[in-house]
Amino acid sequence: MKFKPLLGLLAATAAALTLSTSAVAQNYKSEYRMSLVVGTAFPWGKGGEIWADMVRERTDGRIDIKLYPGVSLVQGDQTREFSAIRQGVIDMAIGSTINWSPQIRQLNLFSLPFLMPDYAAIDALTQGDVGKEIFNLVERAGVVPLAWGENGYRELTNSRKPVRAPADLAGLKIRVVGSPLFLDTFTALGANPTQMSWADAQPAFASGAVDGQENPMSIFTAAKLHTVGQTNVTMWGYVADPLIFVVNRDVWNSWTEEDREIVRQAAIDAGKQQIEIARKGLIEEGQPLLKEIEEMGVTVVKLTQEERQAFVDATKPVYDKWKSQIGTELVDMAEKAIANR
Ligand code: X2X
Repeated sequence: MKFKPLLGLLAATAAALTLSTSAVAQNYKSEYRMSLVVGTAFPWGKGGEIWADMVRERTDGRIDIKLYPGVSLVQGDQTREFSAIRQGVIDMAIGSTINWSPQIRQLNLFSLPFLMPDYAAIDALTQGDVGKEIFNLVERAGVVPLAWGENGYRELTNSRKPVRAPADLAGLKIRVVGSPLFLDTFTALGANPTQMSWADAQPAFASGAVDGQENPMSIFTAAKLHTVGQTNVTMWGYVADPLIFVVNRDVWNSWTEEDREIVRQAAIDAGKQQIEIARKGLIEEGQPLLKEIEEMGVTVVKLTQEERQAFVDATKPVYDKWKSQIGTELVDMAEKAIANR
């Protein structure tokens, strides 16, 4: 007798739960839009494909993701990508810290010239307390961060001549991405920097409107930049841009707890794979990717320690200026993490 009301309550609760689950399921979209700057021929886009495939498989198709490379959801303007994710024009993305730095100034950290001397230094930041702090900032900016990936060390290329010293850059027109930090860096080096989206940059190389640019070697090869005159590469490793896997907050909240966990774990798994692909040919003995690039008729300059130091010295004022703009505390934390790597 006593149990009857309890049973009734349990039945009602179960019914309510079933109802709310199906209500949630009804809120699922038939397709989720993932923004990327480049497609699956690039390690970056490949990471998007791996993430989407894992999620589709692990959710039995409940979450179906379609890739939108070329930042096509914001008409190719990569500096507007973060705002579009926040507003829900984009459901999810794998984005470069550079492209989101106009909205989150601390993301300029990774663009401080010569902060990260090697891959272990990148890992010391993204996989440590600095990475956690950056994720807090992304979260506070209204977007859900899930995992790290990597675009890579951005090497200098140009159509004119081998560059071994800042003086070699004098007057060269260099395309840079959308953070004023890059304008400061190239101005300090005596070059003539010009800001341009990736979409606009490629025709500008082909027409000779700009002389040079900086991008990871995986971007160089997949975009075949040697065919648009970029026949000189300088391996200076001055900055590297990590990628961040994110989801729009409302989309995230519309998913069940179980599906959120699947999407998060898939981002972490895909991120690890993506980083391996991005580093391929560059971390092995003799850097085989550079040999391949030389075989395309490209001159690859490897700087001596002293030559590299001249670039470090020339950009030191930019580092100091931007250290305070990014936040001295965060940059101190990053410097310590790198020193202790
Ligand atoms: O625009 C670039 O240079 C690229 C493709 O590397 C980024 O999106 C940061």
